Amino acid sequence: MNSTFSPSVQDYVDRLFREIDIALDAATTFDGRCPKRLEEAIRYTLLSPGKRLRPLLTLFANELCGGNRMEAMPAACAVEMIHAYSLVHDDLPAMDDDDFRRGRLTCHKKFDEATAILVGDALQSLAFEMIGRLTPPDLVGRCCAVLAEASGPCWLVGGQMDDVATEKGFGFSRTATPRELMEMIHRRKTGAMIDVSLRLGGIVAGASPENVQLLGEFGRNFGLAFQITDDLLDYLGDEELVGKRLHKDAEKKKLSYPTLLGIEESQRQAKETVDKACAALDQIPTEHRTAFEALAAHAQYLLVRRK
Ligand code: GRG
Repeated sequence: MNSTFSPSVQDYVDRLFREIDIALDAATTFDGRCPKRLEEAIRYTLLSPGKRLRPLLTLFANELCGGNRMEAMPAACAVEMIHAYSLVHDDLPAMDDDDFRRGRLTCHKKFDEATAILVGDALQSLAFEMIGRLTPPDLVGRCCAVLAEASGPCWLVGGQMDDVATEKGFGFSRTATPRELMEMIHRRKTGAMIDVSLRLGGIVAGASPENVQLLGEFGRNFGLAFQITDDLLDYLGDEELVGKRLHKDAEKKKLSYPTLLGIEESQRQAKETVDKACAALDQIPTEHRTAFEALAAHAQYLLVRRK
């Protein structure tokens, strides 16, 4: 992900990254059981060069809590599948109408709109198929409910609805200041999937309710800091590095941290939020130093990320 990690954390991250991609590849090799065009479009989307942040967080959290990595892999694949579906649908002309994602043509530009909608639908189903593979089987129901809630109407999809509603002037469900509205959208649209990625790692490892709660607290602050720095990248980032069109927030007059608070205050808030995330992480007892360091390093990295 970046060159500022210590060599041992970087090695660990690289190894997990490769294992995640092998698992995603295997999960989308249909051997003729799925229409060829759909298989091609699913793999184009899912295996494209993203950061794999959410599945990495699942695996770090799992190891932090003493879990077995291969047992957590279906949950890691599931969160990346939901994330990838949400990006494909977000890029559609009816939503953000984007031509580039992860440095490549968006799915509907490379294929067509109908195929892109079906890729999103298929990835969502596949995510829950992955959860169904968790062992022991009594984990399946709990993880399924947790992931469905985070990706459903009150969180991911609800956040996207509010975002679309604000942009298209449909009105918002309750009275709120622009800042409250923005934070609500970010918590739902970005925060919930990051939060659930961490909690699933803990749940699969059999972590105590207190530690799952602390992982959630780390995740919510991480998610908020991720969004603040994402907004800052839209202002200050390099399009080639980020791999998508930038300066959209200002163009579309979207609610964002820099537009509402200015750049310096947004940077200060990002730092404060990362500190809160790290304070939650510090409270989780663990013997697994590399996983701990990987989580802490990813939180600190948000403050210097360039993509
Ligand atoms: C369509 C239901 C539905 C939801 C879409 C994810 C999303 C909600 C919209 C994407 C728009 C956006 C810029 C959100 C802010 C932060 C975010 C989720 C960025 C993309 O995540 P990264 O940077 O992407 O982890 P990669 O490509 O590295 O996986």
